[in-house]
Amino acid sequence: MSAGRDIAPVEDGVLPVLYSFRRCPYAMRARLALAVSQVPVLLREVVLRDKPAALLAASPKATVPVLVLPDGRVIDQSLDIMLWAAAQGAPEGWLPSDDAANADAHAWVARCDGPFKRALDRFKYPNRYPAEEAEGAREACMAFAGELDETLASRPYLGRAGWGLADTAVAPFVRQFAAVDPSWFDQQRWPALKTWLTAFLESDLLSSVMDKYPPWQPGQPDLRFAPVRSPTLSLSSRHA
Ligand SMILES: N[C@@H](CCC(=O)N[C@@H](CS)C(=O)NCC(=O)O)C(=O)O
Repeated sequence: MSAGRDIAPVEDGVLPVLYSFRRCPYAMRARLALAVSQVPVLLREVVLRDKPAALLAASPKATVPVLVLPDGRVIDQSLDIMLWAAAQGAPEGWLPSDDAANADAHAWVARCDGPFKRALDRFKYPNRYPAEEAEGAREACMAFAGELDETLASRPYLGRAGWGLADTAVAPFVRQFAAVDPSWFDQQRWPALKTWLTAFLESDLLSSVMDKYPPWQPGQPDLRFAPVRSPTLSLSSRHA
């Protein structure tokens, strides 16, 4: 565990429980959304190859993130966790403000989670897939990155009113894409995308959700996840 800045053991069971995995981009987007809305939860860090029975009981599909609310309701899709968190009090402008912006944000998330994620897996782990699937994966990722770059050249964020739902949902996956082969990524011409990604990577928001938690075990005191630093992200003059 890191210095334990915002991590304090809690005793009662009144907070929601988030099953999370630090490096998982889906879990990351859920933690980011909880952070921007300043929603405290108890964080249970999961080892994916040894998932706790409590997680499997809450959500047999056995992916992270999973949020278990104090009333027993289970939210086991990252986007739904984001929307639940935002409903608790997202900052002004974080949620799309009209139907068109909402459709646009959800379209970005759908493309990220669908074709981009599929291509990203094959670009990142070509040996796990048949050659014909791995082939072309990088180009498919590049097509998505190119479209992001084009959009971000016309406005600084995917959200029309600032860093918002779509930015938060998509950025952890672009982070992963950029990290597959950093020197190759650096050579690509996506200036607006790189500005946006750098702002995310250097943000207090991201670092506030990346603290290390020891793997959770039953009976262990629960740890509170309550990032208190800057809950929003903006492109500072450094990046603009
Ligand atoms: N559609 C799910 C996908 C979540 C997901 O696939 N998470 C991965 C980790 S990044 C996982 O838990 N995989 C199960 C495993 O590796 O056993 C969501 O949006 O929450």
